[in-house]
Parts: sequence; C-alpha cells; structure tokens
Amino acid sequence: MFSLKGKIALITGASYGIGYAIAKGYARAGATVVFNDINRELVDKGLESYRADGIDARGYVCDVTDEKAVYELVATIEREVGVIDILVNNAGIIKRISMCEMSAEDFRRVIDVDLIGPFIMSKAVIPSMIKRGHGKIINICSMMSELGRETVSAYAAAKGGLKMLTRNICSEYGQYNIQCNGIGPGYIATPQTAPLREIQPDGSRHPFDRFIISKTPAARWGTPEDLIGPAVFLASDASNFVNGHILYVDGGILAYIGKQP
Ligand code: NAP
Ligand code: GCO
Repeated sequence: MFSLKGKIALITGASYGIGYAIAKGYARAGATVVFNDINRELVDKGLESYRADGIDARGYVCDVTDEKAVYELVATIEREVGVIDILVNNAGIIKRISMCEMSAEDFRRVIDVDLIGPFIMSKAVIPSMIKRGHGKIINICSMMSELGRETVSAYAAAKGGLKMLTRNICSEYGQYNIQCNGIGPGYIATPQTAPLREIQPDGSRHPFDRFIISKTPAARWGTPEDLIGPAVFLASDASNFVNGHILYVDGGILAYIGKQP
C-alpha cells in the first residue's frame, strides 16, 4: 500500500532541498517524477541531479504565482507525461524582516508564493483528479503554521493560511476521493536555513543553531531525507482515509518546552 507505481507526481520547486528529497523518494517508490522551478538554470541543475541519482525526471520552468503559466504547465504535463495523481506544493520563499520594517510588497510576495501559489496549483490539478476519481495533494507547511517568531510574520501568516487551505481542500474535495494533507517540517538543514546555522567568526555555532538544538528532543536539525517516509505515506494508498491532517516531522519540537539553559 506504500507503492507509488504507475502514479505521476508533480513536486513544485524541486530542483534541490526538501522538494528534491521528496521527489527522489517518490521515484524510489515507483512514481514518475515531474517538477518545476522558477527558472531554466534551476530546472537544468535539478535535471542534472536527478540524472546523477538515476531518476528520469521531467522538469519545467514555471512560477507558481503565475496563474496562466500554471494552467499551461498542467496542460503540458497532461499532454507529455499524463494526468497528475500527486501534487506536492513545496515551492516557497522566506523573507526574514522585522514586521514594522517590512514593506507590504515584501509581505505580499511571501504570501503570493507560499499561499497563493499552492492555491493556484491545487485548483489547476483538481478537475482532472475529480475525473480520475482520486488524487493526493500534499502542502509543505511549517512549524510556523503553529508558532510565530521574530522576523517571519509574512512566512508564518502564509504557512498558517496553508494549514487552513489544506483543511478546506479536504472539506470541499474529499467527496471525490481526493486527500489533501500537509507536512510540517521542523528545522531542516537546507539552503533556506543556512543563514541560521552559519559558523560564527570565532568558530562557534550560530546562536540560533544552538537554540534549535535545545528546543528539539531529537537534539539535531532535520535533513530533507527525514521527510521522505511521511511524504510517501501521504502520497500512497496507505493514507486514503487520512484527510485535512498536518503531519509534523519536527523531531518533537512542538511537544517540548525546551531544555533548561
Ligand atoms: P527553499 O529554498 O525554500 O526551496 C524552495 C524551492 O522553490 C527553490 O528551488 C525555489 O527557487 C523554488 N521557488 C521559489 N519561488 C518559486 C516560485 N514562485 N515558483 C516556483 N518555484 C519557486 O528550500 P527548502 O528549505 O527545501 O524549502 C522547501 C519548502 O519547505 C518551502 O515551502 C519551505 O517553506 C518549507 N519548509 C522548509 C523548512 C526548512 O527548515 N528548510 C522547514 C519547514 C518548511 P529559488 O532557489 O529561486 O528560491
Ligand atoms: C525560520 C526558519 C523556519 C523554517 C521552517 C520551520 O526562519 O524560523 O526559516 O521558518 O524554515 O519553516 O518549520
């Protein structure tokens, strides 16, 4: 029931990082992997990585916030590869700026990519899922779907909204055997969090790095590979009665008050 054989999976923003790891896991589980990224350079870089990993992935350039381009992308994939069975809304950005210093334009851009992008991608694939009688949508949420912190107001608002969009897609389309769930990664070692793990000039670990280690019962940062099993589960028949759920893959952060300093 965990096999993805015969399924076509589209993972957005999957040239590297979490999206790439999930796509690799899907390929290993038997799926045909399709991905998009924001420019040709990233798509080509991604294709090279997939080839090196022995994965025959298809890559397309598409900005998830461009509604016309998204509908063209889905139509092209349906023509060239087949109907999308699994959509992972992974593409995302973060801008770490204190709220009162943040422009409305910057705030809007984060909401655009992290929340409106998944909205557009989901509504572009749902009609064919309804016709097929099944579909899986997995939204990559965040700890910030539940918690706030300084400088991530736009990102937290987007990821909190993405949690509720997940529940609403479940509510509106569950009757068509479409399951829409979220994965809430904890703090994962990818380029997006590299600034939070930079070694300090004196050679010590970044204060935020030490802080996350103290807040995580697993006492380590997650890796993109930690997300593969949960992502395969939510894309497979094993989760056909799981809907509207946010599966936190955070090493226990959300359960833990944190180690006494
Ligand atoms: P990331 O840098 O956020 O990767 C996101 C990918 O999406 C990049 O390839 C990025 O391209 C692409 N992208 C950005 N805007 C796009 C757009 N408008 N259209 C299409 N693609 C776009 O790295 P990540 O850490 O692997 O994050 C992946 C997802 O997990 C994101 O949604 C992130 O919010 C979420 N997440 C990350 C963590 C973590 O600790 N790393 C934890 C929880 C959730 P560019 O390289 O050009 O930006
Ligand atoms: C931050 C981090 C987090 C992670 C992730 C945690 O600045 O706090 O970037 O937001 O990206 O979303 O789940």
